[in-house]
Amino acid sequence: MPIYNPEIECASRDYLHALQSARLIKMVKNAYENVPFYKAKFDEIGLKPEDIHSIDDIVKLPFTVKTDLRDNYPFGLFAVPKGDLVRIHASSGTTGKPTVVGYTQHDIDVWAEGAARALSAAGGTNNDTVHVSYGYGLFTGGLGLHYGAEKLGATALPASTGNTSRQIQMLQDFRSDIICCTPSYAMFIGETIRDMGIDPKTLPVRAGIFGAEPWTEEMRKQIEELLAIKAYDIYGLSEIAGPGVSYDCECQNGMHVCEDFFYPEVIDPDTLEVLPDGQYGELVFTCIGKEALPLVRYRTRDICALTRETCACGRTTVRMTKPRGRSDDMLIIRGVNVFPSQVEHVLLSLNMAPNYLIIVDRKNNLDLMEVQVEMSPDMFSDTVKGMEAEEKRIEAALQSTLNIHAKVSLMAPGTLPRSEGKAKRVIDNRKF
Ligand code: DLL
Repeated sequence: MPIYNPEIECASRDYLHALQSARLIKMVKNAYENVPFYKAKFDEIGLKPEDIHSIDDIVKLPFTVKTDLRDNYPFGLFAVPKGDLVRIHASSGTTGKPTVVGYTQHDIDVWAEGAARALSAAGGTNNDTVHVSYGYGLFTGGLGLHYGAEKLGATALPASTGNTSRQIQMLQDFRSDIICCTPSYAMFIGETIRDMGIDPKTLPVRAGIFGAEPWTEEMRKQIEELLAIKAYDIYGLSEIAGPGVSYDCECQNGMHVCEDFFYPEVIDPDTLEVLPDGQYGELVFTCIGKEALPLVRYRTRDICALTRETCACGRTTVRMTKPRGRSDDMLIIRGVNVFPSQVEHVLLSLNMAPNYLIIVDRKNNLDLMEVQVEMSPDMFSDTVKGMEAEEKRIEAALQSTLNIHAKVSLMAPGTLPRSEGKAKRVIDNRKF
């Protein structure tokens, strides 16, 4: 299969090392000189940009975490003046405020290249139509694959999410070759196609690029059967770029990281020591190829392992396993990141006691979220209508912060389980 950028994707490890070293030196200088947060952090440990001579010195650098973005909300970690920005995206923060990320034109090109490499690794070419059913908007899924498709010279079809029968109609009429969406939505589309009595083999779609949430090898097989396609994984996160940070090739044996732009490490989340290849730990990225948001050793909280063995596809770039969990409590519900602390924040902002339980289920391959909220004795309303109105009020407030619908059920005072240790806030009945 053709490789989008063989010079990089099949480069020798020595070449990559030299490239990464040069880029790290440049990015550290950028971060130190243009982001007061990093200047203060480096000064605190007595580190100067001149102390960084090669990529091996990366271990001298401090880590960055999601709350650093929140503390510098919205633009405090940007290294470029506003005039140089061309795009802003955002993802869920841990409270009411989102995590905001910015891109220069160069950064958009870097990101589009990552997404183009992913599409090409899934067999995409300029002759293909790419049906993009990730959400468009502040979420990076839609625009990420869209720009990747255009960079590849393919035809992007910005279908966005929702209205599944219309999606299927478009797949039939526009003869799309590749579909991009979350794996759970792919399952839903596949089942709808089956229920409509359509033979998936009559659709020209031959590959799907699925990510933004965890999914298993079993789910891959099911999707491949339901849609009669080959299913490829794609990984990314807004803080680093969006989809295309890493991607499956035809071997489906770990995702190749665009390590010329995003340098990966795996650390022990407790000791913060770097772990050798093959060992599972928390994935950390340093943005060595970007200008606007030069994040240094950003802790993704995703748990995975790396391998630098050359892949049978010919690519030499490091591969990461599918993330097998997180080292924090973030949930991904219908592709949207949700932190229990956001729910707590909303309840507090409504002057309610934060006694709640989040229950997540998957029915017909769609995620459902329920929030059980305990009432305080004075909240009791003697009418059903009054209670329903209260549930609707909380639902609206949650929707506005979380960007997804959660069913709210008010519970009688004292009925939610109490814990003697850490409160158990989440029951996740989905199987990954
Ligand atoms: O989910 C970007 C993306 C869009 C990736 C479309 C792939 C496809 P965020 O909303 O910032 O960005 O969420 C990032 O989602 O830290 C992982 O926990 C999870 N995640 C993303 N891709 C995968 C994947 C986008 N392939 C967070 N497998 C990350 C498992 C994934 N988890």
